Amino acid sequence: MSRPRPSTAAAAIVRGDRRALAKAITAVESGAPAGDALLRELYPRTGRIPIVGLTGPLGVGKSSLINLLVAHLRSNGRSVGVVAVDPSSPFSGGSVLGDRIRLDRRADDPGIFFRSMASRGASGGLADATRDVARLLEAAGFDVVLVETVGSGQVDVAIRGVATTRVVVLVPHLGDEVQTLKAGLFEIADVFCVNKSDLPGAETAERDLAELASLGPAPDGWRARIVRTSTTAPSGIPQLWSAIEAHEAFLAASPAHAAERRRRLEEEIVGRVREEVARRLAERLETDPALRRLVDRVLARELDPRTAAERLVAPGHRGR
Ligand SMILES: Nc1nc2c(ncn2[C@@H]2O[C@H](COP(=O)(O)OP(=O)(O)O)[C@@H](O)[C@H]2O)c(=O)[nH]1
Ligand SMILES: [Mg+2]
Repeated sequence: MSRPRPSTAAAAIVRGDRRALAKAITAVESGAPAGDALLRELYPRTGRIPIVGLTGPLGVGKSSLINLLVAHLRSNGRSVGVVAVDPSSPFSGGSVLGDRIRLDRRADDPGIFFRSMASRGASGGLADATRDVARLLEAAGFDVVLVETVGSGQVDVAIRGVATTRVVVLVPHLGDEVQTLKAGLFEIADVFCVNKSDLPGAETAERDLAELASLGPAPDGWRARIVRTSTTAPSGIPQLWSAIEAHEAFLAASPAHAAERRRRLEEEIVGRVREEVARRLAERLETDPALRRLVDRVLARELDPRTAAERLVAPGHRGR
């Protein structure tokens, strides 16, 4: 199949036009048709770079770590796109508001691109949008994409479907939290980062994690690595990146990984179908007289919701 000629917008993104990229991201975020068209066009250019997700409780230092990882990667000549799915990490368009993270001095470096995602209600929606933005960044030529998400609830679970390597960031004296989060964390983490290792207790935290990690299952043959870092008395950043790269290398050599990629894409397709079918159905329940009658009957307790749902998906149903 010959590919159609790229649209002007897609060509501009691939060429490295940052304004075109920013516009495309906005379109994708808002679910505009222009975003869909671009993603369709650029999809063949994706799926090859590390998409690294950093997740963990608020305040553990994810943004600070990203700042130093970006510096580390830049000094190794690699370009980096950053997506922050965290309203408290106000990255925007290459400069950072607030004084916690100062990246402004690198705002004119074309090898860095920062973007924070507006939360879009549904967590599935946000995960999809994040994945799509990461794809745009890859198509724009970035060597690495870093994604920051707050580690509670649905978004950090969703990061599993987005990132190729997941880093769970913790700090010393998070003992109880680690205990309660344990199962979930070990399911998510490819790398544990014990940040704020300049504070007391980091060694103990690392030891506890190592013990937990050695007990946990390693179904695909990868055991979570544990790295100690500090961003205020900078240390451990090259080691953190090495651990991430080790996981990426493991993926590249792992036969299970190909199956995993396939499974993830299946999940994405099913998710999108679910969303689309649900949207269309909800619309028809309001507008289609036959379907309105069906709902009327459920309302009148003549029919239960489960049976009504079965009739809706049965082939050839007429809503009766
Ligand atoms: N002592 C210490 N403080 C840190 C370290 N890393 C980050 N912080 C501080 O922790 C706070 C939260 O950092 P931030 O990167 O915004 O955390 P995030 O919410 O996980 O993104 C800030 O006040 C940072 O200065 C560290 O390695 N050591
Ligand atoms: Mg942050």
